[in-house]
Amino acid sequence: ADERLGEQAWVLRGFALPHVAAMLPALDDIVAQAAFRHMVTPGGFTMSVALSNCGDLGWISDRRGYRYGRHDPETGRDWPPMPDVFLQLAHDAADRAGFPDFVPDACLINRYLPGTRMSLHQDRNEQDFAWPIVSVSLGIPAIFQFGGHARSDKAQRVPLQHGDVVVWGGVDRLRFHGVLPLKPASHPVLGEKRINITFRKAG
Ligand code: MD3
Ligand code: FE
Repeated sequence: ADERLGEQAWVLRGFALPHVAAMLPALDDIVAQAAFRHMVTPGGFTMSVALSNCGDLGWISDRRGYRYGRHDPETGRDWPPMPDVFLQLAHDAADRAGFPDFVPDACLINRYLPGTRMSLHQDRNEQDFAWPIVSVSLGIPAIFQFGGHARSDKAQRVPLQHGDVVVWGGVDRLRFHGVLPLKPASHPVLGEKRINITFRKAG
């Protein structure tokens, strides 16, 4: 049961569920090499979300700005490789939403604990906005805010559950979006956290 959020934005309920068992050990492997950390925004605020990356390019924020980079600034090493199960899932979800041939080169992993939020923003650090972004939600639920093209446009609230995949592209690619503060809850497998994995073609 796919849900349409916009002209070219879809929620694929439970689409990741068949892949979760293979994804969790791959995720542990990634964060053993590139630990979750809280980055600082160009404005000097520390993000409440903790993040890591895998793939050729990783998303980074510091006092100098937001950008993609080939190396983990904490260790100077390459980001861990993108696992095949991640690549396959991102490709198949994009295909189902009408974006064939999607091969991401960047995978941003966000960790939310109760109280963590992400304020309304646009994702504009990627080179080519023709490619979609694929997002996979794991763990405790969150309320996603799906806004318009201006920050002040009224946002729809979309609850996202463990295993849900969202694909955004085309005319919906630059919409403002965010996540409301996470309510305390516990997931049987992941415990008291939410993990969101976004796949992008950044370079
Ligand atoms: C809508 N993450 O990492 S994913 C982000 O749940 C981010 O962690 C949120 O926003 C999270 O940048 C939401 C869903 C998402 C990702 C990209 C989008 C929604 C989007 C780009 C355009 C419009
Ligand atoms: Fe975003």
